[in-house]
Amino acid sequence: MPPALIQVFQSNPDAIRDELAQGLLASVPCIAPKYLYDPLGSKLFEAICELPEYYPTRTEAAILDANLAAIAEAAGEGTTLIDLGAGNCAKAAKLFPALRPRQYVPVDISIEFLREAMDALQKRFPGIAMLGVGVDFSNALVLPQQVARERRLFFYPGSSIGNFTPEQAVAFLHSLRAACTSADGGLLIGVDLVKDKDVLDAAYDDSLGVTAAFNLNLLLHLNRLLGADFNLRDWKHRGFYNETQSRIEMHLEARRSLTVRWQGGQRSFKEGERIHTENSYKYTKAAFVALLERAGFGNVRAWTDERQWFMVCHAQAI
Ligand code: AVJ
Repeated sequence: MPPALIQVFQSNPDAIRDELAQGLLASVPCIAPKYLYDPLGSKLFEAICELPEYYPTRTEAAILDANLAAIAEAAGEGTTLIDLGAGNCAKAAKLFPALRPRQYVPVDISIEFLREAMDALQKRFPGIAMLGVGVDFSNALVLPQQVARERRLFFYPGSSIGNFTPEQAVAFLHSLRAACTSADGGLLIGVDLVKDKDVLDAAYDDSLGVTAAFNLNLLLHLNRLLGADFNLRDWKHRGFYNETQSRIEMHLEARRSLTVRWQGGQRSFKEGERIHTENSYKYTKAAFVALLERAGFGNVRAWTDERQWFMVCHAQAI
């Protein structure tokens, strides 16, 4: 039997167009980073993870590998493992032998991203109940009734928490805390740490230009979603570490003065004007633990790599 899949909510195209147009017309033009992930964008992100300069993915994988037993001890066996932004489910699958979850719930924006991976995974682990959930949890976490309430363990790897501002991150983590029924819930989260600007700049503006392609591809996605006429040759990728704000910023910068038109709207950009496409906040260990505690988590355990570039935390709902 193929694993069960539920699509909780599909944003309608009109609402998406309104949101995008509003972003383009704002005094500081911006587009939410979730729009980076159309089918090509998702493939480009996978390629980013292979780049020599992009350390987060492989550093996190090494931390998880090296500390599997301790992580399983902290999190416990038989949990309801809720994998936020599961995609190909590969990160969670590596935890299965140690964590032995009772139910596995991969969550992603669309169940179409989950179907194939879950079919293969269910064959490898027939003893684990699986329920795929399609939902855009970047605004609010809505889980269907079929997700077991006992012993929920939220898995949020990859430093995706960095896309939220610290205030939004507290609110989001608090909503995870609230989705843990009692004190038997927990969180296993990957967090990118503050480090030298050179290392961070290179990770988000790599020499092969894959991150540039990933960022620019957003404009192709906008052309389709909005019926816009962005010409990629008119735009330049910017990705750099903003030390004051402790965050990576990605922008698309107009190479010349130009006008972009779309169904029902248009905007002129001056040369050098930018569209803000992503923030990726970096934390110190202490700052992130404080954030977890503000969100209602405690008993934090943290694992890191030798260079202290990345951190994996387990925290209990208290
Ligand atoms: C998927 C949000 C964790 O911030 O490092 C990678 C996205 N953007 N390169 C990150 C990303 C540019 C990534 N996250």
